Amino acid sequence: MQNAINNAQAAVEAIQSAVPDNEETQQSQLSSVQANATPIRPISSHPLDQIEEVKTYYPTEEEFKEPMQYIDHLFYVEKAQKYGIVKIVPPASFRPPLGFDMFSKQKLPSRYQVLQELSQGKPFVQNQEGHTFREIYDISQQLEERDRCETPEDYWKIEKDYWNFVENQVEPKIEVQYAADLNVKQFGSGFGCKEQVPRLPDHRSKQYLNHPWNLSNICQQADSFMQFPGIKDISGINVPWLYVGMKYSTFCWHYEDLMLYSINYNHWGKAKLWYGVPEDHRERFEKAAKQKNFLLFKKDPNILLDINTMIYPSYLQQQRVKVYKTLQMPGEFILTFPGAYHAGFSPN
Ligand SMILES: O=C(O)CCC(=O)C(=O)O
Repeated sequence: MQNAINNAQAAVEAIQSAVPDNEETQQSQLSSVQANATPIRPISSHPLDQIEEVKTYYPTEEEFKEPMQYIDHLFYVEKAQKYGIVKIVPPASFRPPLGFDMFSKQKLPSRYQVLQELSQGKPFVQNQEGHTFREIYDISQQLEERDRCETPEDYWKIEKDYWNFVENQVEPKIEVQYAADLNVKQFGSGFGCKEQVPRLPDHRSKQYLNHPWNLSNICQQADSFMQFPGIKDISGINVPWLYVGMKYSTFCWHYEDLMLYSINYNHWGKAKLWYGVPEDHRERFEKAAKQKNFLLFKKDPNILLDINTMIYPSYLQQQRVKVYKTLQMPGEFILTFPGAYHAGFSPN
């Protein structure tokens, strides 16, 4: 069987940069997404600074033409699955403007996340009413006041602060929200989607409607097994999910259903910090997770399937679980390989 990218998820991390005041300025600001350089990592003896950087790939224009072939290449030739997750920086010609309407009045349902509870496997409380994009931006701005991320070094300080809140349950209590796992056909896609055409904020977004790396199209290609006759829309599998995060929005440790791949694009805004564990360390990861949370696992042996437990990556490393990490900047893809645990959060 050919490689298939199935859990194609679109990420919009778009709320910490200045939101333009009106729709005209949105057009110019949103079309200037650049793949920023990843901030340089500090050299220190802190265990979080010891985690290795994931491998980044820079496909040429030619290699970038066919996503399935390129991912086959990563798997069979590069053997990139040994990193669990990898970063793909597209060639310079790939600059999709944000096809998502930041001024939309549509409310995005969100989940509440208390940082001090994230290591306790508690289910997230849902905010069914949700927030508009603009409201999410405003909440994030308030959080940013407390703990600013202005220089490249700040990312690594904030990573340590985050794990102090999560792992050591240091006060003050911090509650954030995350509009996550939203079907792009219902809530809109960062690439714009066919259902949204008359409302696309920038006519250039239309150029990307049929692009093979538009995550709505990635499994519409002939060599994806999602092209089996009779396969319908399956949200989060062959219909991407949209994520609108804010500072500290978190996705907890998991690997994809049915051990599928996933692919994630950061459309706009700020960075997202990822941790990944290669599939050949999956069992070691699970053993370490059980050891740390034996009471949680006793109560519910499948606790990790609920995707609401964070585990300190440096603890995993101490238990000889291989962990990689990276900051995904706007304009960059992250590919997760089958069976590779991954987790992360937005530092700003
Ligand atoms: O961005 C997120 O919150 C989840 C991302 C993820 O797990 C994925 O893309 O596989």
